[in-house]
Amino acid sequence: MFTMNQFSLQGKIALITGASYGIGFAIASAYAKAGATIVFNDINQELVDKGLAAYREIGISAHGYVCDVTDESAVQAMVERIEQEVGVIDILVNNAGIIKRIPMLEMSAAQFRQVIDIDLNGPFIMAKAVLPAMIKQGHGKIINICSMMSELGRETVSAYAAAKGGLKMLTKNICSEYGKYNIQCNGIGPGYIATPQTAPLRERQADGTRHPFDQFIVSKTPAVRWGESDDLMGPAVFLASDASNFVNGHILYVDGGILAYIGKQPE
Ligand code: NAP
Ligand code: GCO
Repeated sequence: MFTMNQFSLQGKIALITGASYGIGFAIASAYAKAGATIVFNDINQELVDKGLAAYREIGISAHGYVCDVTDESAVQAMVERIEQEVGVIDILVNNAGIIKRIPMLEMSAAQFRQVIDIDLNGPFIMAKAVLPAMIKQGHGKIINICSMMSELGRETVSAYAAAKGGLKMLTKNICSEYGKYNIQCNGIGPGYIATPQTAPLRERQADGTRHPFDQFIVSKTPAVRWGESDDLMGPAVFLASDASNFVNGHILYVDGGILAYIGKQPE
């Protein structure tokens, strides 16, 4: 029998990676509103402290940990600490990520590997660390933050597109391998969202006009605007809640319609 309680995260413990600010912070805030206990990590103590203060400012007493998602032993140790200090993780959001906008022929292999390491190896390492306890407790939710670039390419983002395309398939594989334990692994594919990561694409030009890419994205988006982190809150709560227990291996694009739209004929 359906009730709205199926959207509640009451009593759940959610770990959101890289969530001192940006999309991760918004998703964590929504989870807190839905009743979850919030745990997050970030790359250094300064960011974790900044995040803790920001959560406190909106009435959330979050648990913050310094951990690089690419460091497998550090991730294992962090998850063990969380299980001792907070409890077993019910919901993992693989949000931490970077992008390098460099033409492929100018990108070094080391730069390519760094993006793959954080955006694809990191989610693999994080999922491996939380899955055993999810299997033991008989339920779990893993949500991977994918991208438009899980489906489309564009100039200068070869490493990021390769990583996010891989993350889409890692999502489907975790679904395939662990669905039998009542674990659902889905992705969220944000469109173009106004966060620090996309700030360079929205910078005002010297003459005060909007960045050409800003104008391009708005013209490519049926919603005729950039997304805000808040646009991701509802979809993220849905995928973390019991309301999505039969949704598995799905990438939910929250993009204002970009992926559905070929674009307007030039005037
Ligand atoms: P953001 O503003 O750059 O925030 C990313 C967060 O992840 C930062 O706190 C960052 O810390 C942290 N991080 C980076 N490397 C890490 C590591 N190795 N271990 C732990 N934390 C790490 O990005 P965002 O715009 O909020 O995006 C969040 C996620 O959504 C990313 O996966 C991104 O690819 C994805 N996404 C973004 C958009 C968009 O339009 N903004 C659209 C689609 C998908 P630092 O500050 O030290 O880097
Ligand atoms: C870019 C942007 C995009 C967004 C996002 C789109 O340079 O094209 O940064 O990659 O971050 O991933 O979904």
